[in-house]
Amino acid sequence: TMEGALTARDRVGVQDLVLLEDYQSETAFLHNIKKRFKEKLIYTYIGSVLISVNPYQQLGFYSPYHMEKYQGVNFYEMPPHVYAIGDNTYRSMRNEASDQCILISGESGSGKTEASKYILQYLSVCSASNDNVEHIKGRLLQSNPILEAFGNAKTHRNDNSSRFGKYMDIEFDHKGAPVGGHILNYLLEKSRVVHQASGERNFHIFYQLLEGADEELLSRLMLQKTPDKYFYTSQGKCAKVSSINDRRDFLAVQKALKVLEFSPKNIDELLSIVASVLHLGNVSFSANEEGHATVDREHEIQKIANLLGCQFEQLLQALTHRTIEANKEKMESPLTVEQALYARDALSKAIYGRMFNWLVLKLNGSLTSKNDVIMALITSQSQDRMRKNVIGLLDIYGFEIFKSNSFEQFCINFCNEKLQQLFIELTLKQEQEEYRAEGIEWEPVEYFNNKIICDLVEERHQGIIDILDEECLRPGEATDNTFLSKLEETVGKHPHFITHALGDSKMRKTIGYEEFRLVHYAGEVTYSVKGFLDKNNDLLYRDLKVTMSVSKNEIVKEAFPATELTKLKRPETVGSQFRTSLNRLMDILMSKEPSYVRCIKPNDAKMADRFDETLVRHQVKYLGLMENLRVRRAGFAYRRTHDIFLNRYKSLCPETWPHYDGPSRKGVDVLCKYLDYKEGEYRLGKTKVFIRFPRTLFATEDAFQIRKHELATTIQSVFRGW
Ligand code: AOV
Ligand code: MG
Repeated sequence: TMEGALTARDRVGVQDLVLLEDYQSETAFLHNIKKRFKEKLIYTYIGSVLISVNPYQQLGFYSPYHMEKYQGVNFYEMPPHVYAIGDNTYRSMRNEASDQCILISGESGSGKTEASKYILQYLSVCSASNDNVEHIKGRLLQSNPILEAFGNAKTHRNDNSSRFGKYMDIEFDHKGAPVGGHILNYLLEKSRVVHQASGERNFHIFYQLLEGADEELLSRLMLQKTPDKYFYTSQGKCAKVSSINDRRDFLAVQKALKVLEFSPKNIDELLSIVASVLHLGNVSFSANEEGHATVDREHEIQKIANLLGCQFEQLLQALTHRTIEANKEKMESPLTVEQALYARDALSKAIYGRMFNWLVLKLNGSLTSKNDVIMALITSQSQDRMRKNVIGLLDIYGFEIFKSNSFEQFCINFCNEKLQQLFIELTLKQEQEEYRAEGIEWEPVEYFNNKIICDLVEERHQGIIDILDEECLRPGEATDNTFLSKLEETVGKHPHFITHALGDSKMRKTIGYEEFRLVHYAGEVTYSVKGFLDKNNDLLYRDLKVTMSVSKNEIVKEAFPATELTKLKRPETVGSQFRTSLNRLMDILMSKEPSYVRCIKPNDAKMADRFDETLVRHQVKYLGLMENLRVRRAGFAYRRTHDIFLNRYKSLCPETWPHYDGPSRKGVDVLCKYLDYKEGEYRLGKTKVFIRFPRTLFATEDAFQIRKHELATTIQSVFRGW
């Protein structure tokens, strides 16, 4: 009944926020998603954008039954779901033969990685299949546990926080079957290998190995079971996390490595590297009489040399000396203890970081469609049958603020700025284009455009990244503090930049002498400049590179190619590289048709059923969801193709029931006139009908519910013989 329909709407809110009567009100918006959250309805639409609120509990709607339910149905006929996004994306790709991408954004711990996994699972289930395809599907799915083991870690924000950015293309053939995949990875937070804040962990794989390896493996890797024995796994003092089962996860990783056809030798080498890093962390140095570093327990070096397949003497020497060239003569210059510790950590980071890149390379090799090669040989294949389309899935590290923020947070938050920028440009653009394509006039809506912050960071010559690079070019003279002064000189007047020396007096008191603050789209973050130069340079002494390049461990050898040693050119800085790769990513994404999942974190305690209104309100604000809604509503709240609209509501008008013979646009016209829609309340575009106010649609929907009931009763009556 009409009453029934209304009560349901009262209880669970509207499933598409464009249907909110008071669409200007943030409070109404918030209460709607809160209402739904309380009913465990974590998904809500703004038009075609999906909002997802992290439930922090396992919910029942991810079963095979539900995946089945969402296949091929109309977007709006089922409750909002990531599966609907997945399905819609897949159908669009197939129907329009166009490349798609799904952009998942939201702050750390909001549910991006989980969403991306659900989507991948869905795509794997909904897409066409055969034996060969099952094989590739398995590989696509199994790449996740591997990358998470090596690239995720427990942070204060999230027990399974992604510490790298990931973009994955899934390739489909002309029949819609997945035939391969390709992963692009972005800047791994390498510093975590050597340092973890209290309450945080190193990458999962270290604990998985210690917890999950059997006696034999442990003894071969010369490891003891306990993470507190190792400096690199004990600093955070939280090796055990209740939400994580390292032993089980290690089994999953081992299984996944097999599915992706890593050879036993490769697996062996991979784990040897992980173990060697643990041992490296325990290498300590003392100063001899001359103040030169000497290794305290040389047998540690022996272990590492064994595991990495390099020479003990050479490694020992490289950790305590560096070769310098003076007057064309090579000299061995001893390191101080401080320098040696620096070299040790730099080596650990380099080995781990390069191993991670190797891993992605290897995964890509395993995900490459074998058909490519065969297809290329069979020249008789028509163009159409060769055609491939992709769905790209983007899951990056979310915006984050810690007590202390450094270069890593600066990069991560910059990445989020870029993604927000893309969202702004595309949603505006898309919306405008739809109205234009449909021939409907509209008024543009004002947005906060975060381009100004992106520019502050990345602009040539006067952005933060370039200023940092400039300081990195003055070794010996420049320090983190001269970098800060340069920033003040160059971007000091920028409205989104504040330091102790700049800004109003009240604000200044809250910023330290060695800090700067950026007013990000998602909030203000204070960065400590300590370590910025070092981290941006990311130097590794040449002697250590040489040692690694002759390693007998194939992975290490591949990761430290000898060719790198002969290059004279200065390697690009971390910041510059990151900027380049992000801009390349933006181009990739721009070339595809995007869908969005906007993730929201309901509370900071990682707890179920807790909805912190202030926290959510803040996210709704900075994600630009109100503007998103306003743009969507500026013109028309609701739009459907003529076909779909007519099909659903045709029973409400005698002229269209049970069939309308003419074109559906005309049918919709007849129907709307019969329903007494006023001029200005609706518009007929070329392919879609646009309705301005939700109440118009609600009235029609309610009438339809009553009519459906009537029709059902009539049919029953007929059967009962009345
Ligand atoms: P993130 O990817 O957005 O953070 P995750 O996807 O890792 O966040 O989610 C964090 C945790 O929240 C997960 O480990 C789950 O415990 C829980 N969670 C998220 N989504 C769901 C869901 N749909 N159902 C049940 N539990 C969920 V970061 O990677 O930190 O930015 O860098
Ligand atoms: Mg994540």
